[in-house]
Amino acid sequence: MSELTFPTSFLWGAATASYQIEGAATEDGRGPSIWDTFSRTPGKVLGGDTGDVACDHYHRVPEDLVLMKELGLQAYRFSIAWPRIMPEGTGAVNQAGIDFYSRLVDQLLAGGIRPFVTLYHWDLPQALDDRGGWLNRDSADWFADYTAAVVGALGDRVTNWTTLNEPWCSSLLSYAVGAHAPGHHDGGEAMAAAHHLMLAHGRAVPVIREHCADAEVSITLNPSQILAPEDPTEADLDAVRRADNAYNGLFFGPIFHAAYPEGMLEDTAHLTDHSYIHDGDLEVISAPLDNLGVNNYFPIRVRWSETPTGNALPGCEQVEETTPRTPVTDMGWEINAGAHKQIVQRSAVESGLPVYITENGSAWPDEVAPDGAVHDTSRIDYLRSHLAAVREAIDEGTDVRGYFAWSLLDNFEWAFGYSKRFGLVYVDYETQQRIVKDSGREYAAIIGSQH
Ligand code: GCO
Repeated sequence: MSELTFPTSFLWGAATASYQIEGAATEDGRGPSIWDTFSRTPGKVLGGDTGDVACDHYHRVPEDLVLMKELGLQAYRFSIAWPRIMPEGTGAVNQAGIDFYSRLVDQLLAGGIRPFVTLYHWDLPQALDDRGGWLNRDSADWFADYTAAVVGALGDRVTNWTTLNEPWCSSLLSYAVGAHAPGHHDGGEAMAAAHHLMLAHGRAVPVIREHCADAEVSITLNPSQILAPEDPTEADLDAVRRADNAYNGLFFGPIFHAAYPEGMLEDTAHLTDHSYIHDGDLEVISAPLDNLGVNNYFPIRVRWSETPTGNALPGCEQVEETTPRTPVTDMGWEINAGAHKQIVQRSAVESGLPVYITENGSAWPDEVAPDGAVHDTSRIDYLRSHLAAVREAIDEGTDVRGYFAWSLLDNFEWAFGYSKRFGLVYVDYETQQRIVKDSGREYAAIIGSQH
């Protein structure tokens, strides 16, 4: 097989997320989320951008489905906006919210596109943050009830369910680093939020299986290959261990090994007494899954610092994240397909599960050329090199089941607002015109060449 010919069962998709593309932020009963609050807080999102309109996908599903077919997608990964389903986070279900996703699922199935549904991609109802959000242990119950409402409504047609997208971002990036909603700066809170997110995941797994007989249940993590400096000292190697715990082991451990990784609790004892860990939690968190979603874009390079570096990740106070090696993308992320392969292989080993690449892609300063096209050659290079790396992983024995390009559309890139473009399809946010980029056509050609 050529480097870009994959097993016939390999699934080709693209991914999005509710707050990043839907818009219609106050329509049909949707309640506010923490990202509606965060994006309205001055200084939190570049340019003061919000998800109020985004790609207006809420009103443009038919045309976006045509784009999915044009790309030859076999699957589409999207997330459900919790605030559309339960505007207050718990209690009453908003039928208009259920109906929107039910129509989307029906239209996907009618188009021969398999829906991969993520239950939580960061848009927590603000009403729940008002009750402590992921710092409140009750969040596991709130999420289980929300899961029952969604899977109860869609489980007759949706098989592929993902509980959480990147709990690392929902906990450490949001409660320790503060770059994402709700924007706290407390490592101890971040550890508790991570635990409660994993507890919510574990509680939701049996709920999904109860409401969807043939469910394939998953979680999507965003692990990163942690790279040591050349000729690392013992201290550098300890920096790698600490960073690997914070980025990877914090979730691999409880979810797949029913235990926090060695050193993690000790290294963070100055931040929290870990009393949020209750007897039996790790058994709930490590509920058996059917596959693992891996979001990965870049590796992380670290070394030890003799003095505090300002690194907010728990246990990493003297870990310096060093400059990525060029070439980098428009996000400043190192382009390193070999590291992508390594972390995919590691994820499969840690989980013991088949893996889907649920996000991989690159941001570039795309422009519409005079010919009306978007000639994004850098994105094509990134796409091809990373697909080749996935193909190598498969050749070396890793069970990778599919690849979802991030993203179908240019969209709201969280704290970067609309300044970063990841889409296979260009979005003119003034007119909402969509333009399939050259990378979208390349992706369609790669999919079309499979046999
Ligand atoms: C993530 C999120 C996406 C991002 C994408 C680019 O992985 O951070 O799932 O919502 O937009 O990864 O940063």
